[in-house]
Amino acid sequence: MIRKPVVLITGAGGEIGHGLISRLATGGDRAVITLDVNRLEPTLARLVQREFVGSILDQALLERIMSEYEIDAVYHLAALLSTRAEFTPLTAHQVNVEGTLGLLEFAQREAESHGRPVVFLYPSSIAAYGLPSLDGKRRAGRVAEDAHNTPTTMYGCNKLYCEQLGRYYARFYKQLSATPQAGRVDFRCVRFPGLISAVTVPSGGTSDYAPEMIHAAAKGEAYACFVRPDTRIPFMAMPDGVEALLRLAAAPRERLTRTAYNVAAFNPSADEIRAEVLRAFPEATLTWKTDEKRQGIVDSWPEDVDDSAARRDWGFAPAFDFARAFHEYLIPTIRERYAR
Ligand code: AKB
Repeated sequence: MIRKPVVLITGAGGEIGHGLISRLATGGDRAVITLDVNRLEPTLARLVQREFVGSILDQALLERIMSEYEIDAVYHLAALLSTRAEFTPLTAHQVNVEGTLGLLEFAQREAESHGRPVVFLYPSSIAAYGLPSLDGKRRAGRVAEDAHNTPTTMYGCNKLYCEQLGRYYARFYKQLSATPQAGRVDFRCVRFPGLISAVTVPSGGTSDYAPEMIHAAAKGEAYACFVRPDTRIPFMAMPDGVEALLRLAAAPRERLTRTAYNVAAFNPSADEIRAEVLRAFPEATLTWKTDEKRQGIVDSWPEDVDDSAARRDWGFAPAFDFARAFHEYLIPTIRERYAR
């Protein structure tokens, strides 16, 4: 039996998956198959060759996918985000770590079976950092990939460890075996800031205050922001996040000097976000109600990241700064979404 060559997206129904499916389905040279615990929205399902509904932890399901498809690239997006993971840390570990390890092993075996490397795209996060204090955060400024790798959340620990697992598969897998085994999984990781999409609302994250504020205002709902006005972390418009994954996937392997790369776009304070939202929706009721515990998580994340390696190695260059993200992407698209 001939297996069909495809790209696999896990967690495809999530925020990044939405944009990625459309881009890969329209511009890619490989058909897309997806794996998600929930069914895809019909508009997305139409774009993919096959939709598997189930858990990334279901070994039998992964075996079935392997028996039917020849997979050249995996976009492993499935994860439990930082706020949700703090309530169920063991489940978070299972999904975020054991799930990722299972997918890495799956990619290794796919590569062994068809004889080509499998490009494995992994979204990590600014949650992989842990700044010691608010003062330390302000002093640290733009943080490089290898600094402050002391996360305080389960999700952050999971992401940081999986970055290392990916590096292990890419560079050192079974390093004592007689024949070389490493490199069959071509692991490439983008360490994302908070992502803001105009077409989906996140759930379970701690950077959610920014997208929640914008979507609530557009819907005419009051919103109480759960962090202080002076809170500052990096954000990025979703189209730039999707573009970053695609660009890193397409980069010549020999140009990559790292397996995990920071990417940055803009880093407004919560108050600056509120002001921009109010300019677009002057009637909106946006207040402050700090949740000290979630605030503590956001305060441990850097206020900016150094993405010079991504710019140098694979030409990362976001299209949207803060003003463009609002005026040319978020506000017009969100207005249209809720006007329907
Ligand atoms: C979260 O808040 O958990 C995510 C992230 C920053 O990775 N959005």
